[in-house]
Amino acid sequence: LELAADLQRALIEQQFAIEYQPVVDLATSRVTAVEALVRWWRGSVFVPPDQFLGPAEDTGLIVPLSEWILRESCREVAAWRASSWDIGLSLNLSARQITAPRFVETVEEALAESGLPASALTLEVIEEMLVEDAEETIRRLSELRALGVRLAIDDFGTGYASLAFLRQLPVDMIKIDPSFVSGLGRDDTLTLLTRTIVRLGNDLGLVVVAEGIERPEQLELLREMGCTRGQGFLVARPMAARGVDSLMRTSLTV
Ligand code: G
Ligand code: G
Ligand code: MN
Ligand code: NA
Repeated sequence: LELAADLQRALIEQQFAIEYQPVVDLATSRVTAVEALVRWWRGSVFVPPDQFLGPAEDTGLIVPLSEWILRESCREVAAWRASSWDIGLSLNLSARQITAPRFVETVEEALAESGLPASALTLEVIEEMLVEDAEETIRRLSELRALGVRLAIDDFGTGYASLAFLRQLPVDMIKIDPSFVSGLGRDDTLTLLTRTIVRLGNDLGLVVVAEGIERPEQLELLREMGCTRGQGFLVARPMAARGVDSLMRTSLTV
């Protein structure tokens, strides 16, 4: 309860910030997109998202918080595109955000206000979001996709029904969970599973992003497997907007 009050105050006092983690084309190391990741500095103390996103979801504060992240990140990415090259923006959605009143309209407004093309925005969802209000969630996400927004399945491979999920929702991208990527080259089963997911995604015509790349060996194997994009500390860490600014001024690649 105390955290809930603090979250409300944090929103009013603008204690939240957005970091951006580059996603690269594995063949060229070119930055193709950035994933927005929310950060909370409670005074001088950093509170990890895993600690406050649950309470924010329970209290409903996730709705105004997510709307702020959406508008702010669309604005920043549109500015980077105007000053350099056409990167995309990936956003993590929350279940409550999707079913909140005016979710579709809010996304449309953020795109219109910022000038970011719908095709430059990817919305990341996880399977658990289809547990409650599945029909309404699918309807709203499909509506946005019809407007040109892209959809991604985040943490792919870890849910109860990853393959069924692909049939329920028209998606453009899968993001392979780090629990698979971590075992690349070290664990035969995880290496084989990663290879199989990459092939599945490619065969379905989806963009396949490997997450949590930390070692050069993982990068090499993913390239050899035909994985199209990658993200992870080895490639680039999440960074403040300033960091993206200088990245966009200096080079296309990381
Ligand atoms: O940033 P890491 O930064 O620690 O993120 C931890 C978790 O928080 C991840 O599961 C990530 O998807 C989630 N997350 C980060 N930013 C956001 C956000 O803006 N909205 C939602 N709903 N989840 C986020
Ligand atoms: O669930 P989602 O994929 O949205 O979570 C993104 C989270 O993963 C963020 O917390 C981000 O900081 C973290 N992350 C990104 N790259 C790496 C990595 O290479 N290793 C680890 N351990 N975490 C990473
Ligand atoms: Mn994500
Ligand atoms: Na993920």
